[in-house]
Amino acid sequence: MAAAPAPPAARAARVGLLYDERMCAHATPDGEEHPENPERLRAIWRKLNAEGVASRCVVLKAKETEDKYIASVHSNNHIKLMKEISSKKYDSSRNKIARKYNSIYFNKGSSESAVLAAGSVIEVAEKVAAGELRSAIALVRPPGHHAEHDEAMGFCLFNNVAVAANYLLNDRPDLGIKKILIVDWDVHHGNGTQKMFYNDPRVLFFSVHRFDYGSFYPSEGDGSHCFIGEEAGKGYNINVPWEHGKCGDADYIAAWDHVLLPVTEAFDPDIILVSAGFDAVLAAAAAAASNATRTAAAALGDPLGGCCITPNGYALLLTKLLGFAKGRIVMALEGGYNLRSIANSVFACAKVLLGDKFTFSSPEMQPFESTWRVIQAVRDELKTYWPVLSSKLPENLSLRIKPSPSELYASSDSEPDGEDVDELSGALSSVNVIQFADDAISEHLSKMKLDEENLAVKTASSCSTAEHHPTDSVEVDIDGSVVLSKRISDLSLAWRSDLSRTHVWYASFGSNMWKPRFLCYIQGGKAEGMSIPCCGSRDTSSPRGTMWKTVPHRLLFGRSSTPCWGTGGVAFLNPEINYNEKSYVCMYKITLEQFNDILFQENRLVLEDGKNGNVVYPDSPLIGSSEVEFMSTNKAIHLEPIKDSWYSNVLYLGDEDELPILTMTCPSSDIERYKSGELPLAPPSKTYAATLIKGLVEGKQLDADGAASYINAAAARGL
Ligand code: Q9C
Ligand code: ZN
Repeated sequence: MAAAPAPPAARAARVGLLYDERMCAHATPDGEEHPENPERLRAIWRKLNAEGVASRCVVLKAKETEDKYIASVHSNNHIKLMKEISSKKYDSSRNKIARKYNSIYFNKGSSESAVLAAGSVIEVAEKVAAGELRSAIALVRPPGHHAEHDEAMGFCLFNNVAVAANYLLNDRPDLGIKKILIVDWDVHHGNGTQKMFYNDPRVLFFSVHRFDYGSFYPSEGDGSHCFIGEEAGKGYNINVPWEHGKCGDADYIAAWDHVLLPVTEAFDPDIILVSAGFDAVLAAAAAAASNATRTAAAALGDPLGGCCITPNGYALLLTKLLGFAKGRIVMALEGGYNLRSIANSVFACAKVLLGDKFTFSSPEMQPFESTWRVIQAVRDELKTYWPVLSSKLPENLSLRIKPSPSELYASSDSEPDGEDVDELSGALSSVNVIQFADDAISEHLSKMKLDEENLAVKTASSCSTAEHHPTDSVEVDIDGSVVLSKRISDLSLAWRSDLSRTHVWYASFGSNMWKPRFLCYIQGGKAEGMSIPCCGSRDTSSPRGTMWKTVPHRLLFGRSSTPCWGTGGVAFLNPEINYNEKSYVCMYKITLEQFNDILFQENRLVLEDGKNGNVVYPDSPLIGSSEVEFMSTNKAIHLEPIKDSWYSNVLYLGDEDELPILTMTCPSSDIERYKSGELPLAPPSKTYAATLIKGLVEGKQLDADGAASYINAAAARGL
């Protein structure tokens, strides 16, 4: 019997579409509003059904996965916790555990959703790899690309795409997948995925994201274009980090045409996995319908992303990928928080995969001037690994100038849980001011009511008020060596109670990385190795938290001796950002009042009156709330009134847990003097170095050898 002609449906590309209401179970515990909520999936699903697209796809249900497949990229502890977090056992501690992570919530449905999300991406990837489907879209949540080996973060519990990639490579050799391209177009850097394949040449990881010089979430330097992979994986990690928001179709298309596509051609992947966040989207359809201006249109877009891709833009980016890997493309949903935008964007992508004809009008906008700069930097960084990137970019590129701060300000919508503030300051920080021009700063400082006189000690008034105001006498005994009593009298120091209500992270990179030494700045006294005691802070309460991080600033050792540590240099961070650097910082969550007291001590502004044991602090804070706000935009504040002190430059290193990370170091002008030899660079003394090493070892950052070579290397290489 002759074969009947295939029905039209069979000739069309078979496109998988995975949707499962069970992944809506993950939600905030008490119905609090949150951008990453179950309505995201439902909105997309409704749109695809309403437009008749779902019925043209092969619709699949979610599938749980086995632990062993998740274990390829996550620690067993992490898997166990994520799988148990929804159980009764954690009813009373669930929220507390969530708070330990960065931007994470849990409820009774989280465990199931997370396992289904990872399993679902495996499910569709397997079917595409096996040729059962041409391509597929997995509508999953929670998203995955921020999740790290042993850590949930950024709304992500398991790294769904990484789990699926590992499954194909390691568990299914029968499918013949040897090289995988992961394209991460979520507006945020795919930090988790990057780390998981950092030295693996079988996985080419490409992420294009808002970076804003490292201040956009996840605010780690490793979204920089300098992070190109390690060992055998060198050249197989590509970051395209936008310098500011507002990047749109034209910018992304330029990154595709001049970075991603030529490399993909050379790499020749067997399958492409897309970490498809739609948080760089602009609700263009809605905007066009209302004939709105570009700025008004931006306000309709994603509440977190502040970029301007249109649904048609995503469709074009996807179309350009279809020519590779025999069209085997798996899209997995990551972020995207404007319901209308994500529904329109997924709809546009589904039509591309189904083979619908699209007419793309060329983007109305030109790429930003900064876009070409970023693309050129990426090409330069990678051209030895991908010779196709060596060619010169076309000349006479037409450019758009960078958006003004007010334009950027208008581009991010507000968000219910207060994240808008953070995202806005991210947008505004697109001006990379490391240190502020003197006239600008002096104007600002005049606002601070801070002058040399205020910093000078007011012994008379302080002592005379001692009788009328509460004083305290704190006995401190650290390692039994010193007992320091102090009486502090502060009259009407309203700033102290104000600033005691604000918390910040103080990021230490020198001896304060060793907690007992840091505590001397809080409680007073001296720890092992110190030759003189500290007077401590007015408020002696212990830090609320401790956390380690690495920062993109060079560690150096300068000055020739210190009163506390004797001969040898002490640690500074070069205030300039350098993404090739990774310096360890131990961060302590303390009040802004305590931070000022540390600044005072570090800069020798606290006087001890030997006769009566009084400790006298400056009357005004150096860093108040407005200075913190100023820094979140300008990255640094040079404290003019104490400009000759060693640590007169306060740097803002980003945010953690919604709180600013602050550190203190030398001004850039000192760096110049170190470079010229005017100031001495000097290796640390033995005891000082031993303290740093103890900090790193006890903080579980490095082993003793690793810590010693980290310090020695920093001391030896200078600037
Ligand atoms: N101040 C994804 O798009 N923002 N995750 C936290 C903290 C978190 C985004 C701001 C954004 C996470 C998958
Ligand atoms: Zn995102």
